[in-house]
Amino acid sequence: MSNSVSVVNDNGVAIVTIDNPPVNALSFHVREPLMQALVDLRDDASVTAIVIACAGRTFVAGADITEFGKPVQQPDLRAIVAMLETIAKPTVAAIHGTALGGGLELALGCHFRVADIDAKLGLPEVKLGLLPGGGGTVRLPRLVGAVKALKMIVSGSPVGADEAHEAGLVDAVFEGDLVTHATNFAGEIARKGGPFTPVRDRNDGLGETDLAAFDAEAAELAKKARGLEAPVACAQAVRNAVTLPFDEALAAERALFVKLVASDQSRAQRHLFFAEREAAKLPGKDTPKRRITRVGVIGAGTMGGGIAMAFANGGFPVTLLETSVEALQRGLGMIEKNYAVSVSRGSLAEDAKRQRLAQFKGSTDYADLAECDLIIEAVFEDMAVKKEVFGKLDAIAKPGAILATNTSYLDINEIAGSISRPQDVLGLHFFSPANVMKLLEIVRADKTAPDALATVVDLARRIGKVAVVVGVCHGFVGNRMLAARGSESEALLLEGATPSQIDKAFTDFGWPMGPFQMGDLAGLDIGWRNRKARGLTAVIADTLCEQGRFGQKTGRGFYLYEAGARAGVPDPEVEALIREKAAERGIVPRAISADEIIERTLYPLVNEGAKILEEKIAARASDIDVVWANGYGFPIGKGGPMFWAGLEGASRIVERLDHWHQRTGKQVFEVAPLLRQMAETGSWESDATA
Ligand code: 3H9
Repeated sequence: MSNSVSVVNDNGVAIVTIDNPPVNALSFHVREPLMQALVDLRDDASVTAIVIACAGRTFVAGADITEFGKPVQQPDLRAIVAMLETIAKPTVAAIHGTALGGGLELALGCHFRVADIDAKLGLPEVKLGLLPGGGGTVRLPRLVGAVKALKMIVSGSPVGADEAHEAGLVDAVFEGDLVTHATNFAGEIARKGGPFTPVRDRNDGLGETDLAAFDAEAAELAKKARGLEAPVACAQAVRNAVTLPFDEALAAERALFVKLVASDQSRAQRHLFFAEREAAKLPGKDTPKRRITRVGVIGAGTMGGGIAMAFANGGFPVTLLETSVEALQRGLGMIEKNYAVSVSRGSLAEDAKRQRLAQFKGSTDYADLAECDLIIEAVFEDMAVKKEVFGKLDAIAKPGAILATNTSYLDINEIAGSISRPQDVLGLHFFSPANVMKLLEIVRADKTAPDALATVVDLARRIGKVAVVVGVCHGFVGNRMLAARGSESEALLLEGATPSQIDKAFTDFGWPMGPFQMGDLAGLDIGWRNRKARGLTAVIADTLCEQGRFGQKTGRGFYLYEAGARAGVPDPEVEALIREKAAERGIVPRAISADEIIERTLYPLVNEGAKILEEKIAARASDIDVVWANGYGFPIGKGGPMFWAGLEGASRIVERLDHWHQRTGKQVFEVAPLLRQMAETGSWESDATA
């Protein structure tokens, strides 16, 4: 017995309770007493059945991720599961909350699994760049079939209790006191008598697996892996479960796990896991929060509508404000259409759609916002317009209401300074489509009150966003770094690279798309308008816009698009335009390597990140990684730009930036002192010493 594992005997049914807050991870201090308890119960004649349950909010949520990369202390999970499978009396896992990773693998070591109706079960290791290493790839297919197991393991997405029941993973689903139900279930089974077959010896799920269908599914999934090793290894391991004897498949799973856990990709993904949780932490965690019951959104365009949906999806009633009834109807119509698409795709039930739509209240009268506790404006990106909106809010919002702007670039201190309650003003920078994209940059202005900030950080989590608190500067963290990443795009084109060559260097790196594909998708006119507002030019992009080539929406941009096609093809006219503009400037095109493209785009990205850290616009290097992995598609297997700098070698980045700075004199290559320090000390901490 220990604090982490306790046992009670209820009329012959031993209830083993794991208690390791917050998520009952299988740390060494759990595994050791758990193993001991199971050995004792196996040999205890007064015990007829064993239930494994958990205290607190969840069943075991997995191995203890903080132990990865350190020497394994025995007993490991595999030993515990192997031991469980030698027990002749019935063993039952009682699952509430989430049985994830090693947690589900522990449950798969039991003869039976029963679950609370709201429980979720899954093997999410792939999201950490791993595969299940405690036998999950070999046991799960034996219950649910190879193709279902493949989908669950490669996606890492958990399934609900009912689906798990239907698939054969769970033997019974209960509502109410789960431990009592599980104890009765175990007692009943013990009375009926065995023998009880461990999952390793069951074959109900595997049956006659159609390997051709399996391979076709695996090939589809591998295509989406985009250079990530873990999904491919997951598929291989599940295939082994079908084609190899149990012990051989288990050994192969172990070998793959050992390889992955030591890989840079898994280190990067584990870094992001903890970085996301760290980013949501504010100093002074006991700061009181304001009560938010109704949210107001001003502007029912793409952005405002998406923001409103994000809150409605999170269960908040939303007042949506527009300037005219027509604009309001258009916005609400778009929202309804978006939900209808989700229903037709099967990701939303008709009932849920109705409930969500019922959350919306449309209005064209600012006075209706007086009942809102948080009001977010998503109007035209123009300081005068924003100030006018905030002036109106100042007049009608209730005292203590949080007033947020969704600006992507504008100075929030200036907006806050224009009204009588700057302490209530902050930025909520959503990414489009706001109901889908996970990232939320929360912008703290100079006078933002700590409780207003703490409230929105908490709220972000409640609506399923990954929040990062940033300071005020032009473009905040994400868009400011994006500008640095793109600052050499035109120069690279003029010097001889083509849009598709640059985009390919990006997709080979692991980005979902390159900068020109991205520009065409987002609409080239957006950047054009921004440049014009700031008196900036970009000769190629501006010329394309002058020709009405705005990207996908006009069928032509940097690429040509067949009607309705999402993928563009290179356009000889664009290449001719680039050559013409280069010739006008006396530039003789030369061959540009993929390495040079990366050096002139991603090294400045890292450099700008270092400047942002120096200026304390971001609190931690890992916050920047969270922004880039969740909002801009930075490959998760590289951990975000600041983590990747370590993998790439900060000294190499410094050396090449110095080279380009010497050659061009451009400010974007001027190495940030913090980056130089990182090259010397290996740390982004500003007070790190060698
Ligand atoms: C695995 O199992 C490998 C095996 O196949 C093989 C073994 C041989 N370990 O997310 P939250 C911490 S791999 C250590 O904010 P929620 C987390 O950092 C694992 N710590 O709560 C945070 O700490 P802090 C497979 C963990 O309610 C605190 O717990 N399993 C672990 O929003 C609260 O977390 C997974 O990948 C862990 N496994 O969500 C599941 N999990 O307070 C990973 C959490 O100091 N976990 N912490 O910031 C999750 O998905 C979510 O935490 C969960 C709860 C859904 C469970």
